Amino acid sequence: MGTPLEEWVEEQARLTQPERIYWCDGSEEEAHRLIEIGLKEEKLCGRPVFHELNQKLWPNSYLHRSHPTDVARTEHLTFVCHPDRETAGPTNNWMDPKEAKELLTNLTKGCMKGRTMYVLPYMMGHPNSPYARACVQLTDSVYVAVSMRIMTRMGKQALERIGNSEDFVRGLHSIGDLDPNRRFIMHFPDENLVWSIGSGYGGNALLGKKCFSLRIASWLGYHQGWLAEHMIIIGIEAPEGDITYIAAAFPSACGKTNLAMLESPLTGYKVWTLGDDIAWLNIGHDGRLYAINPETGFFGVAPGTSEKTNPNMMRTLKAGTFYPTLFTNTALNVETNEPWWDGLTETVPSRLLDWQGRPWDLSFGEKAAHPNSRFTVSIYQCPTLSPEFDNPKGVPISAIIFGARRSATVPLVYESFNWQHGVFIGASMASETTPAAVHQVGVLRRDPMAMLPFCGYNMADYFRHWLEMGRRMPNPPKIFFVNWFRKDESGEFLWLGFSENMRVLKWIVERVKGKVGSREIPVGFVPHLEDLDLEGLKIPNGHLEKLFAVNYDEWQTELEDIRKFFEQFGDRLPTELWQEYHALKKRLERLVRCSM
Ligand code: OXD
Ligand code: MN
Repeated sequence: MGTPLEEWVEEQARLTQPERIYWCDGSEEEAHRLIEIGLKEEKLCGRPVFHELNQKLWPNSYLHRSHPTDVARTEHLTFVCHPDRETAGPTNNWMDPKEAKELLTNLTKGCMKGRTMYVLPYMMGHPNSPYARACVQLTDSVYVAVSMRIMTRMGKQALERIGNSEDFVRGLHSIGDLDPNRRFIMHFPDENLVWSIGSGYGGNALLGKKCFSLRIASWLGYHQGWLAEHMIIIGIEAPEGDITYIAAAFPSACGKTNLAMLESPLTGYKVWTLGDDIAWLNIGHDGRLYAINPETGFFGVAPGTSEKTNPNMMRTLKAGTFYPTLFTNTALNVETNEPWWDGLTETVPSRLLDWQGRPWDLSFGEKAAHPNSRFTVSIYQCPTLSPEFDNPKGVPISAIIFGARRSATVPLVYESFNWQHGVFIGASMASETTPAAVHQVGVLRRDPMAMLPFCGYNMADYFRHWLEMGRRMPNPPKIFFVNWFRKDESGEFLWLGFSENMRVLKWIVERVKGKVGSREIPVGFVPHLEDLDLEGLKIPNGHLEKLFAVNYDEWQTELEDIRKFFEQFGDRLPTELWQEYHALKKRLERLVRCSM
């Protein structure tokens, strides 16, 4: 008899029938070996899994091209298999667990024939952290194995932690035959099990990320009194030297990574990076909210990343340590053997291969790099990494920011009146969709707390849990909303965005410290314009007013959409959210009466 882990691995091997089983130890030597396998042995769509990039300019970097149908998260193929549909709620795909397992067992039988099964033991969170979890993923993709080694703490420590116990999160992954009709990402929250077949894409295949650290972990957090959130974590150092920690939730591909690594244009201010995607939030002994980032890497969107928009990411990508850096579905500059994507350089290189490896020119009608092309890189290469990153306790959060991509309606920044109102703001938020998932891009959809695709249970219960968390904290973080993306009548952005967002962060920090006042408008508190530090900026006349304008008709449409969204939860939706909804409606009506 082996350990429960060994037995589980054997059982999965009997089902999937790999040619060999390889237990990863997370060592540096192994990292080289896996890259070699991807360069020379393992193939995808008939070509090696990795292509070695220009090692002088991009040390230890490799390009990976995926199957052309496998380029983003597939929300329509993602299921949360609770015993009953209501627990999954109206915003999740649900399948009866027994039925789901039958379906998956059929798809999985013999799927690793002729392949290697990599056994990846890893920790989400620092091994010394009381909040960390031990996990094991099985996969037949060397790309996934290398990526998981970047994104998690892999190896011995996880195995030691698991020992003889049953207490580990299980992930079974196979790329199968990459047929989108046989692709499923299934979660079994009551068994701490994720089962994913038919995709090698990060969000579908790196099971420690969205699948465990958000969907399953949000369910654990619901029962155990903590939160698993789609949030960056940053520390903002003020000229006096003190650091304010902030967690911020934005939907996928809305600039989280850029914000997490922002280089401040304001003298004396510095942003420290702790995470760009996931935060686990626990209430500490002192009643404050503490955040850890369970990951150790960035899986970021490449297009738009450049020396101008995110110089710290460019430094991270080129740092070249013993962690490899992977580029997925970017274009390739044939002359220099470098990765390329829109925005990286001012001029388009003259000879490019597109993301599928085809010679590309401007007449193609499609971008050379896929709009959701990505990099996977270790957070330890980040020059702005906070010294607190490995602190097992995490960092105390003073402000939570929700943000979205809204070309109209929503002000640049506003603060909630209190925690309950902040939960309403998060629960009712909407954003224009991006290429991070397979769906129509640019469509407005409700995406509460940026967790719509990631909440592993009924969102009505999730909102109640948020309200409850606030009640348990004597001094909860202040809650803000930001929108960098508002446009004017001609479709031009009203705000500069990128590093200039520091000016908004500065106001938020000063609000937290009680240093500046605010002005009340129907949706919340906004800055007195003179409190926004705009020194050195040339903002066209009227833009600031437009950035903070509240348009009654636009908000009527907004309210109507929120009502429809909330109604699908029926009686399960906490009454507090309806109270906030009606209070907002009243405040808006008062606004029209006053202006008449
Ligand atoms: C991601 C996403 O990859 O949110 O982080 O899709
Ligand atoms: Mn994300």
